[in-house]
Amino acid sequence: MKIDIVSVFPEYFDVLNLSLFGKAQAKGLVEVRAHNLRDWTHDVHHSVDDTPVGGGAGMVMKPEVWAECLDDLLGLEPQIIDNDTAEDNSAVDDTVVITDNDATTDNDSDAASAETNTTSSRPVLIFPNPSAPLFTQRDATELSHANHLLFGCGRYEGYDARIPEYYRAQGIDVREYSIGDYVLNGGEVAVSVMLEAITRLLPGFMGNADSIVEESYTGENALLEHHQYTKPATWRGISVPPVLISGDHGKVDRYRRDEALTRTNDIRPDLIAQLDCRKLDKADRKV
Ligand code: 6GU
Repeated sequence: MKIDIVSVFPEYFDVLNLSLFGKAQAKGLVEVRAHNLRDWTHDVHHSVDDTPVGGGAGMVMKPEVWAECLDDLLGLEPQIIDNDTAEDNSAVDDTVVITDNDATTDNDSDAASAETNTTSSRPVLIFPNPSAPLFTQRDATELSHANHLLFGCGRYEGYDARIPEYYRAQGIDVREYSIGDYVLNGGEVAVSVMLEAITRLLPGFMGNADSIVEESYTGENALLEHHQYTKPATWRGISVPPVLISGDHGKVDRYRRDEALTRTNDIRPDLIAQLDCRKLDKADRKV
């Protein structure tokens, strides 16, 4: 999997040379390059942002700089979008006019292909954005089948909305994701989170493939995990649930499943609401 990351703080991603991710790079499973967006500026100040059109606080990242960078990384030529309302297509002579009929505006356009793997052949352009749909395990699974991911880290108050719009019109699979209901200073942390969630699913990335299968948020009926215990059976006066040392595997499985259901119901009732009732067994329904 080829991974490009564009940021005004590319050094932030130096940590990817460490730990499991570093090993995955050494093994050739992933090839990561972090680029400095300022390398695509032409002014002395290397400016990447400007004041918001329509007024307001903060700065917005400029589309021109981003587009020069993304065109380079995606191997695209600049185009002028003919959006029907704009009469004037004559602005730049040597650019090709294309019709904006391919543009999709949501992240769900490829949701149906999550299992069918159509993501793999074309690059996926991902922008972290606190005002976008939540990034989920399902997205991580789908994106783990891609062979080229390109992350664009926004800073300040965000990036010009025409950037994702333009690349969608170019036929690029563009995603915008938030990683949770809180505000971060920029996209770098969000990209690190998404990148880890995606790459750990690559075959050979983790030492033990089983550890991926049984986790929370995976599988068809995603539940929070049951509690885990190790030895000793009693520690500082607290004993592990006796059923776990009973040796009865059926009972252990049932106990863990019930605990997963009750914990999920207590902590994340929204996940219970999403469960497919047909996949629940009779004993589940009693919990
Ligand atoms: Cl993706 N970006 C920023 N700046 N803040 C966030 C976020 C993303 N997701 C949650 N908060």
